[in-house]
Amino acid sequence: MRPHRFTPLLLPLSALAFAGAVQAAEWNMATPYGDASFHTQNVKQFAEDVAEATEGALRITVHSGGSLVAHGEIKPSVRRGTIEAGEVFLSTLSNDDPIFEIDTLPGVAGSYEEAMALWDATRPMITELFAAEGLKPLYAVAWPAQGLYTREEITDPEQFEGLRVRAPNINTQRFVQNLGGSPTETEESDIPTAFSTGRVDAMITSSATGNAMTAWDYVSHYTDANLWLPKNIVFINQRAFDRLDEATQEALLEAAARAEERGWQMSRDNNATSLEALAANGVSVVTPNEAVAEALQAAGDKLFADWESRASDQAKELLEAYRAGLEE
Ligand code: PCA
Repeated sequence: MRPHRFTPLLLPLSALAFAGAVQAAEWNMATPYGDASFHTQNVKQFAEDVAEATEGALRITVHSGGSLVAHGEIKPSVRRGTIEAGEVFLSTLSNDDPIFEIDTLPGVAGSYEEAMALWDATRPMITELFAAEGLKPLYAVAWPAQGLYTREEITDPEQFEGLRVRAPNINTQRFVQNLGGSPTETEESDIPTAFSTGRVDAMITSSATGNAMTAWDYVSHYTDANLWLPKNIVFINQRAFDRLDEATQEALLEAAARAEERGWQMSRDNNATSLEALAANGVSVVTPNEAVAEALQAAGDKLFADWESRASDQAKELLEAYRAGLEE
């Protein structure tokens, strides 16, 4: 056979392959928190960075505030590939494995430095668990420390008795129960309704979410109790990642690393401005007195014991290694 006879065939084929390689990928990303949240602002910046670094080869559309997919459905949807990317409040995955709620335990990490060391220590295990479901974590960022929003100052632990408290995850619900209160799991977007319909009298969350949700419309006091610094995690469908060419993959991972760094700084900055905004809008920001601090500690100890009873040996060993690292 004479080679030139194949030339007309080869040309269109190679043209096709090229077209396939440069075809832009369009991804959908679902997030649970509204646009007033710094996490959402960070993830939108991340999407912009990716579009810019890849010259439009990968475009991620961020659907915030649970507008595309409800919080609890985000991880299953990314796993199925219905959407390519998602963000969740990591500790809401605690039913999958107790390692996911290690950042909602009091006394484990009480500062940004410790929270980051905890993330470094647990990231490999969390990455492995995600990988087993065909998911690839990109980055995680801590919220400011969690505290308690109430309609009166909490000066006596008795006030926790029967208090109806909004909680963002199961562990925080357990914590409220340990205090003698009555917890309700409520998404951020449902906070205003929960207060206005009288379903809750109080909430546990950060300065950031209190500010983003204009807590001054519902409460008068914020007890800055430094309970724990829980994280959000951003992740993608591994198959969707594998379909990208190498340069795009690299650009994506590089933008993710930058988003992680930026996000932790945003969290610190947002904590400071949010505490100011709370005070400026008439919310008294207080620290717990001794009796209240003791009650919080006792409830936290119980929470920790419960976690230990459920956590895998691997998770407990990681926690020990993390603690040993802090002492060095
Ligand atoms: N805000 C989120 C999670 C933790 C936080 O500070 C919330 O309350 O739902």
